[in-house]
Amino acid sequence: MSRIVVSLFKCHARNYHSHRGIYGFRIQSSTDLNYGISSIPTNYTNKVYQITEAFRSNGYKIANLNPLGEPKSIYLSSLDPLNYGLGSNERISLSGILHSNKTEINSEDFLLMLKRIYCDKIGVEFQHLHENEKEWLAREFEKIQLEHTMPCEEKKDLVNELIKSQVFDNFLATKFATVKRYGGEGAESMIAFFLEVFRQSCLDGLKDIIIGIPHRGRLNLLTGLLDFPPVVMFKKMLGFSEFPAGIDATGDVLSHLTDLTEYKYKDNLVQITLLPNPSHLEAISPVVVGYARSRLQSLKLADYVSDSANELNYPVLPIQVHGDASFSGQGVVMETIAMSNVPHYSVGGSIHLIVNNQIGFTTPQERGRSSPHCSDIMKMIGAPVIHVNGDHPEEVLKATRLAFSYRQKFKKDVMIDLQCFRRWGHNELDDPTFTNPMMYKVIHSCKVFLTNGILIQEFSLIST
Ligand SMILES: Cc1ncc(C[n+]2csc(CCOP(=O)(O)OP(=O)(O)O)c2C)c(N)n1
Ligand SMILES: [Mg+2]
Repeated sequence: MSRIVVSLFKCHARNYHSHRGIYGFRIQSSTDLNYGISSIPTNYTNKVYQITEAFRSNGYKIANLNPLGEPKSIYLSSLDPLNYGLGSNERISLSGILHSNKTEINSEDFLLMLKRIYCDKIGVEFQHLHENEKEWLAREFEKIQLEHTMPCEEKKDLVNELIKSQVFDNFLATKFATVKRYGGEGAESMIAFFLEVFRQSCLDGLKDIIIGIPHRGRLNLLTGLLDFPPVVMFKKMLGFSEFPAGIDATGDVLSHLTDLTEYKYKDNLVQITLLPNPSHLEAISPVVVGYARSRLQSLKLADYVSDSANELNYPVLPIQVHGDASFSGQGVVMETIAMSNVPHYSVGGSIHLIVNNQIGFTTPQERGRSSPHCSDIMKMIGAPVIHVNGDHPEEVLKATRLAFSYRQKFKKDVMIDLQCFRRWGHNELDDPTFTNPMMYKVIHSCKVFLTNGILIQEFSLIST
């Protein structure tokens, strides 16, 4: 008997390790180290270089990231030019230090430029990355911050999607006032994230996107970008099943409806799978990764390509969406990201989005975790964290573009921390002014997003 087991094992092992290598695993070619800024100064005592590095490391700490508060007015000695001996009106050379068209600049403009890049509405944490990735990210971020302009058509599309999401929430609030919808109000710009990822995926020729997303804003995504028929959703809200009459099934809860669709942009198609969501927060995260991996196996792509001469590409993109409280509270998050780059489990990187509304049901963030940011666990795997102010959809779009390029370049996980708020209660049926009165005093003083936004003013789509 035992001889049969041993010979079966041997047979299996032979197929697994074949002359072609190891099934389902290919060694990645070492990443090119020569795409950083062309001439990094060898003189590290150069004060311009030192100040630039200080902003790269610490700029995000004073960036304007929180839509519910003023930028932090804390003094950081590392960002004080006087501590580097930089005087006013000094002519300085930027060449080889900062990605800019200018090679010479005066010291005042230099500091303004650094603040504009590193302390505005996007703050990037990337000092914990490998040296080559750090250099690449600094260069890409500086390029995006200094050069990115949004074509008018793109702005119109973005405004259109945001308005759709907001009108949808208003409609549900009016027509289905007693339904728990976990609306996206206060976090509307998560739609900007999805729009940009879908479009970039089409442009880059990706085949599949696999999404795991919890309750918040799920209905908006389904009807807004994923072609889910609103009629089916409304029927469900009225107490009917999403299945046709005659089928003996009760279906899922409303906020876990699911979809499989295609997204088309500039003649390219990408297939989008929105996975069903278990109520147990974050349990979907490893499922997203496993689903993406098995999709690669079915398509015989990435690690399953037998021809090792081809560059290793991962054309199935997993998107893991999280709530701020769940992401820092659930152990499965750590377990999932710990596996992200392990042979036989790798999917070429997930893009993570935390819809950081700064609250978990009724628990304020300072009561829910011990780390400064809800995204901090991402540092465990050396992943970049891009914080962005959710009141500025154009900035969310820029942050998304940066995250997408990083994932495509390094085939590793990357995080966007979308700092926003929750305009109503957890499920709209509870009253947060009782449980979180201070926070909601601030929230109720915020103007409704969009009616006050620059995009709207620019296009006069709604009178303010
Ligand atoms: C494992 C688990 N614990 C608790 C809950 C109950 N619960 C549902 S939503 C929620 C708050 C989640 O907060 P957050 O992750 O910040 O998402 P938000 O609702 O703010 O978007 C809680 C505690 C759950 N569904 N699953
Ligand atoms: Mg939350």
